Amino acid sequence: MEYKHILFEVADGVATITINRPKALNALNSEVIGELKDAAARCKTDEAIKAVILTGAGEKSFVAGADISQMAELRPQQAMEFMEAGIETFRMYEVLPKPVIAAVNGFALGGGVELAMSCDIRLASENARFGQPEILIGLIPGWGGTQRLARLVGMGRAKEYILAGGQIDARRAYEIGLVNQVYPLDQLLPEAKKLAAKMANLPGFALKMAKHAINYGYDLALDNAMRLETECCSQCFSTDDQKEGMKAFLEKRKPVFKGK
Ligand code: CO8
Repeated sequence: MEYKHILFEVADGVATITINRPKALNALNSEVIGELKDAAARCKTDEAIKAVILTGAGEKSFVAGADISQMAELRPQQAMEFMEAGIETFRMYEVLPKPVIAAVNGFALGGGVELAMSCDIRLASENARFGQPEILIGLIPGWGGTQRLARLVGMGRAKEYILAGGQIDARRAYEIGLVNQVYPLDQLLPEAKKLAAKMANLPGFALKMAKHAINYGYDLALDNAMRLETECCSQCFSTDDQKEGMKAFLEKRKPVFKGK
């Protein structure tokens, strides 16, 4: 697929996907969602890609939400289709068997924070601002915000942000655990690339298992979740990388992982 609204680059095992509609503050219309979906499938199947970064073009916005001009006249059925396309696409990043980092370079509002919350790790620039302002335009979050925000920051705070539609800055987002780290804007992408490169060189199967156990264990009863962890962990013992990692430790040398 040729991309009109996103940039897709792969270097050193890391795919960087840049949402590129800076004039609309990188708002997500159905075309962008379609391209993001295609890019997620590419990231999943391309074995050269070991980690993924999602970011926005420009210095002002990661993603300022779903495209309001496209949504304004939708009927409920059409809205449902737009919602389902977003939900499916965001979930592809959430369960991608490789780490996904959101590099949040400015506004992450509505669908923007929902996309970031579907990533494994959120790094933010100091100028980033977060919020679920849907209520201000007569809506509620429709791409996972009511669920993922509550899971990340607790129900009380999620209700505060969703019911009042306010924004918080990067520092506050860090304090409440919505973002993992905050950097000056010019250091955000280099730091995201550094972290992605580090993970790209770690044993890929173990990364996949770790993500699987966290994603699918989170909503299970603890005993069932522990069983899932046991299955995922035991499968790592079938890989060359586990053998190499432990052998290298015992021989006091650096491991050479093959990704198998
Ligand atoms: N959709 C469409 N265009 C947008 C959006 C958006 N979400 N956000 C900004 N833009 C456009 C503006 O219209 C403007 O375009 P133009 O220059 O042609 O007038 C351009 O981007 C620049 O924006 P502003 O002039 O408004 O820039 P400011 O710096 O003054 O303000 C803000 C920046 C605060 C980010 C402001 O643009 C804003 O409030 N944007 C809307 C934020 C918002 O409400 N987001 C949530 C949208 S709803 C949502 O995401 C629900 C997701 C899932 C539901 C699916 C249901 C079907």
